[in-house]
Amino acid sequence: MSQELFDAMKQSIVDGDEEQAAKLAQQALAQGIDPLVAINDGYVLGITYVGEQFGAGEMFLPDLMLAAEAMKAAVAVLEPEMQRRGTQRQMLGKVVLGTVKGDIHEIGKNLVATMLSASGFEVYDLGVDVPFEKFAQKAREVNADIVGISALLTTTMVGQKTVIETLDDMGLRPKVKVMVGGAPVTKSWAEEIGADGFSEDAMGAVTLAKRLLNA
Ligand code: B1M
Repeated sequence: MSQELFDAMKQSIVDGDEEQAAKLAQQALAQGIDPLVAINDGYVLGITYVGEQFGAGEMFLPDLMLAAEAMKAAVAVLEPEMQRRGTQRQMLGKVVLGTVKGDIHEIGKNLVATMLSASGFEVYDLGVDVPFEKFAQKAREVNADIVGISALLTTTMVGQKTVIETLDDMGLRPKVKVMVGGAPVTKSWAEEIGADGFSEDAMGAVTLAKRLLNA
């Protein structure tokens, strides 16, 4: 039964149990569960709980790291199926994506990359802790349509503004659209820094990217 499986997925992240997280992901695939549903209704609840406990001083950095590794192990199992389910074959546009300088959170950004690429976008993933000017350099190099900037820390989200300023300085705006995201990012922050849009999750990022390019 799915709810039991989702509960076990959540628990595997809380326990930081990589092996169990991957095993449950395989079970979900065998049962024909949509991988994104497994992520959102199972694993994300686990990592959110761990984040809350960490914030409250009830769990510590090693717990956070183990939880993140378990989450990555599960996503690695689910990713090929997420790609396979992407039905769009036509290339919708080029997206340069990364987590901004000073920030090493990658799980959400990787999900956004997977969903964009599964939906027909060509994604240039710059990784994490990406220097501000690298976004613009890559955008120019590949003639990107969109630059996507992820930030998970209130201290690093200001870097999203710097990236937009760098794009401006290099004369790449408004040809290149900018989308921002990450847990602390809000619509009003996106508007304040002059981004073209923000989304709360990976599916929302796909909808937004399509809207920005009228695709
Ligand atoms: Co960090 N961390 N962390 N962490 N961590 C948070 C963000 C925190 C909220 C936890 C807490 O205190 N409750 C807190 C930030 C507080 C703040 O800024 N106000 C925090 C902190 C403090 C820290 C450190 C400073 C801890 C320390 O060292 N003392 C440190 C900073 C390191 C650094 O970056 N310089 C740190 C380190 C880490 C780990 C390395 C241990 C690990 C990351 C491992 C990794 O990524 N490989 C980690 C983790 C796992 C978290 C939490 C628990 C979970 C993040 C996550 O993966 N979520 C997080 C708490 C939380 O967010 N609830 C926390 C799951 C993921 C699917 O969601 O990333 O939000 P998310 O992505 C979503 C959306 O946001 C959106 O779509 C995604 C998919 O749905 N989205 C976009 C994301 N990017 C987008 C881009 C878009 C569009 C949508 O367009 C471009």
